[in-house]
Amino acid sequence: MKLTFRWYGDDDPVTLSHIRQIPQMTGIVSAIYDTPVGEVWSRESIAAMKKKANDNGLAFEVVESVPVHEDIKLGNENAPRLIENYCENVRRLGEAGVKCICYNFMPVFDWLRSELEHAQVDGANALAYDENTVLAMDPLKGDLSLPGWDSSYTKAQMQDLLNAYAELGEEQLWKNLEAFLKAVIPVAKEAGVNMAIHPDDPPWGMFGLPRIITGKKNLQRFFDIVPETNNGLTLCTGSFGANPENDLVDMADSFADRIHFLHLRNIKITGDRQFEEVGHPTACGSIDMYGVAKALVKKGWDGYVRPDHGRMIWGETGRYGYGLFDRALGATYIVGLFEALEKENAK
Ligand code: DNO
Repeated sequence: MKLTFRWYGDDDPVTLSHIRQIPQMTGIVSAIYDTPVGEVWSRESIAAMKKKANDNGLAFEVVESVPVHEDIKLGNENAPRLIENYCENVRRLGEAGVKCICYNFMPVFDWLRSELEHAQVDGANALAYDENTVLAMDPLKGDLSLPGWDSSYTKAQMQDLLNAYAELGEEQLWKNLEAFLKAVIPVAKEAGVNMAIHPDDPPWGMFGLPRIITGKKNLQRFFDIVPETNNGLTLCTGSFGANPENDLVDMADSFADRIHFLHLRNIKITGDRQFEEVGHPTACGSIDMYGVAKALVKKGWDGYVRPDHGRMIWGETGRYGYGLFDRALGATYIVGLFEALEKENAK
């Protein structure tokens, strides 16, 4: 496995010089943040990001995310132009040495949580999700102020989007995903890039919005749309794992050759559609981190992995889920887990 760490660019309170001190860290996962969603990233910005990483002894081989414009997901008249722009980004990133692109196909919202600073018994705080709290919020009133959430929509734009998706429904969203994949995957293959779709987080629909990357059955449907290995997955254990029906070890085992990127993150399920984020080790939560890593190692898996959301510990403040300390602990746990499994496997 290749250990990586997400970095949000110059605005990130976590610095590259700190990231490089995490044992066995090989590279950063980042994106170009100076360009509006849907437009083409400049070669200069891509090269500058790569240089910053390389100057700190880190590779820049994974991008998270090249965001998919809502008009592509809605499949409206702007979609063909935006898909062409997307392909151009994939080509440019491939040219710059990027090997893996993480993206998602979630309508309107990215990841959702109901609480950003949920207090835990040991004095840490972490992100938490409670379905009843989320559903009681009104996206039109701007009640939702959530980490993955683009707050730039006006109330009217939000209403239009919600209406458009209500009309679209799940099957049409699949069709629009198909059009996207059929255009992008061949370009990515040519550019030497593995595409890695991120699951919906949490993996079920809400506010009348369809969500489709939710579990094994849908993943099989997704892979079958374009049966190339570079049409792949970001296995985010915390996202899929929020639904206890998802068997993550089985997913890792079944889809190892399509998993190009692994977000190893633990959550503790505290009720029906209710969970909180916890420290990375298996014993801290509901996810079998060991089982997932073991299933992959058995298949000779050698993809990119990163610790995912960390708790805020030791008084750290910063970007929710993306502080330094707890993610660095997670990275160290991942290194230990893989070292033991890989050595066992090689016997
Ligand atoms: C949350 C992340 C997601 C992810 C996107 C990928 O922390 O895992 O925001 O980056 O969904 O497109």
